[in-house]
Amino acid sequence: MFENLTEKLQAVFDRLGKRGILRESDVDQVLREIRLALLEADVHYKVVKDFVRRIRERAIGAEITKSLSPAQQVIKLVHEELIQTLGEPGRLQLTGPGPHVIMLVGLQGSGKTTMAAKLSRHLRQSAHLPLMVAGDTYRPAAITQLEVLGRQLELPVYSEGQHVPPPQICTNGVREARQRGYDVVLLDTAGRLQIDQDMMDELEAIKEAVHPVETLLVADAMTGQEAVNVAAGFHEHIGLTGLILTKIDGDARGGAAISVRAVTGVPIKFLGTGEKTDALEVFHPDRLASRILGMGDVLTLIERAEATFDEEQAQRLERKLRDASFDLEDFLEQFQQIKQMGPLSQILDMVPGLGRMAQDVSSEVTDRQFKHIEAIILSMTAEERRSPRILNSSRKKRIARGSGTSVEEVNALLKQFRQMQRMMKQLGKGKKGMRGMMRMFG
Ligand SMILES: Nc1nc2c(ncn2[C@@H]2O[C@H](COP(=O)(O)OP(=O)(O)OP(=O)(O)O)[C@@H](O)[C@H]2O)c(=O)[nH]1
Ligand SMILES: [Mg+2]
Repeated sequence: MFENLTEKLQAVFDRLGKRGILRESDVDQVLREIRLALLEADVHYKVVKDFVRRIRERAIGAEITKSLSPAQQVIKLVHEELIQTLGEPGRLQLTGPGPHVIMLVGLQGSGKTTMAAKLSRHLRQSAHLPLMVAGDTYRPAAITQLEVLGRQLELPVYSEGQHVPPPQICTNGVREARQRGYDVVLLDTAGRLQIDQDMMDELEAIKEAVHPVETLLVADAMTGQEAVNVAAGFHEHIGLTGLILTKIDGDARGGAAISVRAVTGVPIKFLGTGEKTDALEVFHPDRLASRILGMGDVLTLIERAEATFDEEQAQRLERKLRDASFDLEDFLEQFQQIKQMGPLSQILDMVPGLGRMAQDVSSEVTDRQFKHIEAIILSMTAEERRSPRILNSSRKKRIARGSGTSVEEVNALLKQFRQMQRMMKQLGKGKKGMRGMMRMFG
């Protein structure tokens, strides 16, 4: 996600990197480029205007620090203002007496039913007892879909078939939860092709019947600005407490994610990053901003690793990421495990310095590149993997031959690996990933 925007912004920063000082005319030039990049990424024009204005004020104001290079100054400002635009971190309001009702609303096919399962799974991991309620009675398959997901995850689903009105089913579902000790109820509701009065009336009736603590709109990020309009429409009609953007994995532009909080005033709480029920991320504006700027997202990476690997492996990865002590041997081992963590292009985006490698290539190409990388490392001797420094040109030739690649590819891999080590060393200096990075900027 965000590949194109990341690439454009990095090109702006790269050009800036060559400058010694930042004049006011340079600032204007850079801001024009940033503005264009954001508009091309389908960010709402008002959000872009405001964003650029804030950066301009700060850039030509008193804030310029002599200790930072122009590129660093601009990256720092863009990073901070991006966080500001993205809003607050996603947190569910699960306070007060239970059961807490979370109502999922949204247009047809936006991912509500899938999200009910993802959230239930997520809540169970943090020691909650969720109950899913099948409140979509319009499509016969909708109930079965939720029940199948429930069975897969071994999580309970409450349903009453298709012939009871949804507000009644939801009321009964909450009663069932109370009687049987479930503390969170997730209501899956019906979607329509577009916002219509019948749909809003029904959602309103459900709201009145069960008083949800959270009314979350599930919106398809791939629809871009349309997702923003849909969010504004729902918020106006029934009042939302949060947004969930799904299919972030398929959205290369990312404009919806960047604009929706600023346009609607409703905070983003989660991101859906794939079809599987573990493809869920809690929304962290700082991490997303880092990812958009191509700085990686070590914290999310570590969390995914924790969910995929066992405790000991995760700690080892964290240690190695932080002190940058890992060599190509670890790199290979991690590679093979990382494959379990999700699509490779997503993972690469989170590794500082590697995001660029994943840019502009389809995940298929990335997968092929990964096979090459694996083959290259496998063609090295153990000694070479531990100290890549010893790789001279005859060794590289042998490795290229052995892996069916070229010396250029071997060199490219080594360069990426060195860059990654360098970035990680910088990140490792701070207590928490990005904070270390920001400290580096001053
Ligand atoms: N790539 C990707 N696909 C997703 C994501 N979330 C859901 N999907 C897919 O989108 C399709 C629709 O998802 P559903 O959960 O059935 O959507 P819904 O909002 O319940 O749809 P209706 O009940 O018809 O209104 C399914 O094929 C899901 O697998 C996501 O984050 N990424
Ligand atoms: Mg559904």
